[in-house]
Amino acid sequence: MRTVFVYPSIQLSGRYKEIIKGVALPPQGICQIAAVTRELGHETSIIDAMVLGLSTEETIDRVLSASPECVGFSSTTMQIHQAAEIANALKERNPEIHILLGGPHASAVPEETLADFGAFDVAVMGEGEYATPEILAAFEKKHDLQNVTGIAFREGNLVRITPPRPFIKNLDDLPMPAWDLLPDMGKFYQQSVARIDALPAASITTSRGCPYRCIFCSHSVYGASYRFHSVEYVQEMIHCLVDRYHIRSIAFEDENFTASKKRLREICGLFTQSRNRLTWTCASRVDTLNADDLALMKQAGCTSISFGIESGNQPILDLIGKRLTKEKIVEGVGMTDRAGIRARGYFIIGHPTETIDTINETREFMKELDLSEAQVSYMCPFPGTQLAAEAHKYGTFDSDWRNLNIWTPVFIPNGLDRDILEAESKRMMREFFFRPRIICRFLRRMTNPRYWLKYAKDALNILSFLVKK
Ligand code: B12
Repeated sequence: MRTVFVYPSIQLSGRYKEIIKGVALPPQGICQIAAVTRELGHETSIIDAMVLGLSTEETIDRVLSASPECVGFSSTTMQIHQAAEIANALKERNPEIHILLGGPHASAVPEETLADFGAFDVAVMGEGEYATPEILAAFEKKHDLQNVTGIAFREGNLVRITPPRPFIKNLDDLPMPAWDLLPDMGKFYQQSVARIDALPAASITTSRGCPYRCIFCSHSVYGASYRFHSVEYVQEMIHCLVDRYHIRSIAFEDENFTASKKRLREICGLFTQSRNRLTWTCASRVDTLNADDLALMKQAGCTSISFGIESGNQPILDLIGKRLTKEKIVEGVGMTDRAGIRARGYFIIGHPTETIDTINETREFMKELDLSEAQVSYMCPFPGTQLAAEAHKYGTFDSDWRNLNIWTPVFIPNGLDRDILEAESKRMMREFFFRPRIICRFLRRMTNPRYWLKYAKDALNILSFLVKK
């Protein structure tokens, strides 16, 4: 069946627009599913409207020019209205097209999504690699969808939900992601200078899920499961990226890349033995690393690790289910810095029970840590999270899907207001970045002429953003 997978743009307005444009990562979910459908003989293509910056009309035209029989949208909550608008237009112009939806939003709120947006025929909850071919087969043979597990579909005016689908047991059974169906990986998907150290770079995911349970995090796709690709599969991914796209650095986008120590050490071995001398970055919990592992990672080419630190107030860390102490954070960040790896800290402002005092505590904590970079975003209760169910207990919350994002305050804790959150978030960023130590680190990294153009572009982008703020 001729199938087009679409990754819709985020329709942003306002001051964050330029910065967000700089975040370009391949849509991993549809790359994996497209590889499976193609292998099964379905004519498959991908339209990444996000990275190409396509408007709604341009996306619709591109989809229609592929004459699809089925269109599959991948969407987070931030993209859902855009996905629905495109889906509506497609159905209007050709009611015969079957329209599928998958990703974190459909997985969290399948029933409400199908009820709100009439153009989606089926929503897949959870992993799509094995569900999609079954759905395509049902469409092709005009079979009933009720035997496909893990989906929501329409029956007359009703939405029916089928029993959950078990998680894929062995991720290595999946073919290599269909990166070749995307616009040129080595050209279009280059993240900001903060995250990569050698160009061209590739962003990949090598594990699924996270064993921890933070209340603001969405577990709708992977539930409590944590599974990973073997070292051999990761090695094949890297070979493929180096051979086809001449990739020189890798950004591992896994939620918690270092959760399996054994695998981490073996992956470090791969990089250390490789003749390509690649650099790489990843995200980790701050309490799962020790000095020996960090030394191995450094030797293997790891240049930065991103840590979700979230707050400098211990009762808040406990309330949000972070299961971290401030002492552990200081120790982990310090060890990373001493190992010669840049530690990047992610913080959230506007937690439940947040006050001016806890905000001040977080700001001082940010500056106390040996971080090279920091990012502050607003707390956002996304659908399906524990926080979304409890947010009204702790403050006011505009739960309209259209407004949910982490760049503007949508959840306002009791006792605070939007202006305070905005002013304090600016102050955090300003006080963190405008320090000689941090500026010197940035300048030192800019000395390699090979990357001057990209560095200059990114620096200008960030500077103009900070000045505007
Ligand atoms: C890497 C990552 C990013 C990257 C890149 C995302 C990308 N291009 O893929 C960056 C940094 C850009 C990013 C940004 C954001 N992210 Co993010 N991100 C992740 C992370 C850590 C891993 C995603 C990943 O690669 N997974 C591996 C692939 C294989 O899985 P997958 O994409 O889910 O796809 C599977 C299924 O969803 C399904 N599926 C997906 N698409 C389709 C399509 C069809 C047709 C079908 C049938 C099935 C299907 O099948 C796939 C394969 O099994 C997840 C955490 C998580 N638990 O998923 C958060 C996560 C997806 N992000 C999240 C959020 C909120 C954001 C932001 C909105 C945050 C913000 N700034 O406001 C932005 C906006 C991004 C956007 N595109 O809208 C939330 C989404 C919650 C929600 N309800 O929307 C998650 C779940 C984090 C969390 N735990 O809360 N993110």
